[in-house]
Amino acid sequence: MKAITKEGIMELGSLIKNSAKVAVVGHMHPDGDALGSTSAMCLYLRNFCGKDATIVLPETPADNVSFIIPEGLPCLCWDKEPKKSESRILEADLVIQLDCNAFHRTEGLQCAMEASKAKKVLIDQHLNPAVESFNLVFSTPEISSARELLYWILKELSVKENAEGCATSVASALFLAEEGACPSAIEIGTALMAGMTTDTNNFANSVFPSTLQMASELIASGVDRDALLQKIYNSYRENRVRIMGYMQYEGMQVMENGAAYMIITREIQNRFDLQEGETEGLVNLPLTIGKVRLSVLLKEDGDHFRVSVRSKKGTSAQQLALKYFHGGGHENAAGGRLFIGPDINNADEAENYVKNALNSFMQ
Ligand SMILES: [Mn+2]
Repeated sequence: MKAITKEGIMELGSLIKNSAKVAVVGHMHPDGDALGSTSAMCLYLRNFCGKDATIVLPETPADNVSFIIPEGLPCLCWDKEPKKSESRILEADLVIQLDCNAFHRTEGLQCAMEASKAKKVLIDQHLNPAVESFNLVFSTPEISSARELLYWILKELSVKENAEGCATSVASALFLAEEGACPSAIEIGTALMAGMTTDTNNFANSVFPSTLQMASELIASGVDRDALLQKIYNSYRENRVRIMGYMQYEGMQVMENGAAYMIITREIQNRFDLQEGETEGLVNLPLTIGKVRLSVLLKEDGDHFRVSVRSKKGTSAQQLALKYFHGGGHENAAGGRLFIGPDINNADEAENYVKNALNSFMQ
């Protein structure tokens, strides 16, 4: 894999070795990938390298994915404990940022990230990483997710045994152990598998040969995928199932040009008492219609709408997000925002804005 070089692994090994206090940072609205990758990294640093490592997130994770962070693993959330979260980043001698390509994606933590004198490492799969902000970067879009990139890094780190100070290597504990993997290695594997499953929409999107290889190795090493599937897909509140039905029946608009859009207004969110993360996956559903090539989901959030875009091969979700929604992402899965004030006068104008954007974009 291009992103992982011998030199990079050597350098990461020595950065870890020479650090004591580590902050492991993820992005706003932390999803399965952010939580799976930060948890796995933090577990590795604590249990295999003996470091004082803590996860630091800009926002408390939604209920439906919060289980990915194992109980007892230290995690600071800026929205609940801003001072402590910032101090942790400022006092750390090593900061590892996962699943987001630049400081601004950590929102409330951005100032602390900029001010921190710590050595900084980026492990991320998004396009255009802000390489100048970091001492060491592992980045490639040719991979399913940050936690998959982390998995291959952890294996390399361990196999090459250059992260001295690690009592046992992850690779030998998780993959090479003849008597089965040790519990702390399985914990890392479980966090990685949870992130992998949610982020690929249960292996429907962004699946590379290496993704399935990783999944296969994790299952072989003793990660209980069935238990994870129960937690991820069979533990919703009734409201989640009802709003998904409502949006498909009443909320989805399918245009002649092959685009579809849905708008979850504040009013709808209140009516269904919607919680963060409960419309996860909704944006993918219009793409199951044969003639739909592009799907856009808007969700009202204070002074803006959060925008998710998904597309089929040959239509660029990324270009739409870039051109009309101050965003970006991957070719077929992207996101952005529509601001009330700068972009539209009030929330009611969102629908017209989206329709116009889709009409010009789909020509
Ligand atoms: Mn993510």
